[in-house]
Amino acid sequence: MKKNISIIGVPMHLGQPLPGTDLGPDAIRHAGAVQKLKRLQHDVEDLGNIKIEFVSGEEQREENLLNLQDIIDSSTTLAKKTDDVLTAKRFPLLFGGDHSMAIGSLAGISKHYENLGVIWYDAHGDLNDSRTSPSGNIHGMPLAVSLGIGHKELTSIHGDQPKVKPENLVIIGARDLDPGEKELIRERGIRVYSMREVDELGMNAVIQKTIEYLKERTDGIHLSLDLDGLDPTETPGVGTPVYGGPSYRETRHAMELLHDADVITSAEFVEVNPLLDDKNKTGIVAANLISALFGETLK
Ligand code: 5AB
Ligand code: MN
Ligand code: MN
Ligand code: MN
Repeated sequence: MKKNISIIGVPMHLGQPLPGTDLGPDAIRHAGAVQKLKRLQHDVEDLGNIKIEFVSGEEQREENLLNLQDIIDSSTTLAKKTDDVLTAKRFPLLFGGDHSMAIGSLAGISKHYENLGVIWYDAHGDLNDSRTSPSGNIHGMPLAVSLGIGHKELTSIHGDQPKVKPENLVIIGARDLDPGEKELIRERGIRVYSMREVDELGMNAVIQKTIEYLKERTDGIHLSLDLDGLDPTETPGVGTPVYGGPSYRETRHAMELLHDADVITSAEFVEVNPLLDDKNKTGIVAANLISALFGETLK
């Protein structure tokens, strides 16, 4: 199926303290992502990068939340942008940028669905709030915020309502969950295929089950793929690497299955940090996963 794709670069870095994720969107472009999509005959427009305002110019911490005010501002801008792309009946494809960007992307996207499904492919749950977070870094909180948990000014971006329902969410690849996140997962009955399940079932079955589960309860599915979801031997350019993750090969297969099922309605590839990378390996993996998601085949 040919898609009308609008690429939004999100040079977000405010959600964590390390420099470099602001260069992530361009690293994915330099790896050829846009050309690959065009070669697959999709209608592709690259809207460039949104502006991330870093008003204070230095780290601000309030109530264990790093850079709160600037994140509220840029998330508001991004929510409007993703909302506009869907209003224009185009597919929002976001290049990141640290994962705090998902607060804005999901806020804008969810407006277009009654029951937005989310696949969160990540080593982490990103389900902390200021009380449970060991770091105060908001890139560890976007999924909680989207469920309506956390600072009021974050949860009310682009509308007061929760953006995602816990039963419409599937987390894949988790292997580093904080105690508060585990508790929330249990409390809300969130479906998690941790690395334990990926090892036991295999990625093929995990993705098939995910599709089956979300297809019957949602009217659109957003893929949020954190490059640290993969094992850092293949994607070293991430700020919070965790060993024991799925390979590029398994992840690519996951993208191929999602493509074949034609269920993904928006997507983001996040946490690419070229300053921590080795010859743009992580950007290249991101670009290859994107082409597989949009139909590139191996033969
Ligand atoms: B990422 C940690 N759970 O909250 C925290 O990369 C790590 O978007 C968060 O998944 C990692 O600081 C956030 C320890
Ligand atoms: Mn992560
Ligand atoms: Mn993440
Ligand atoms: Mn990370």
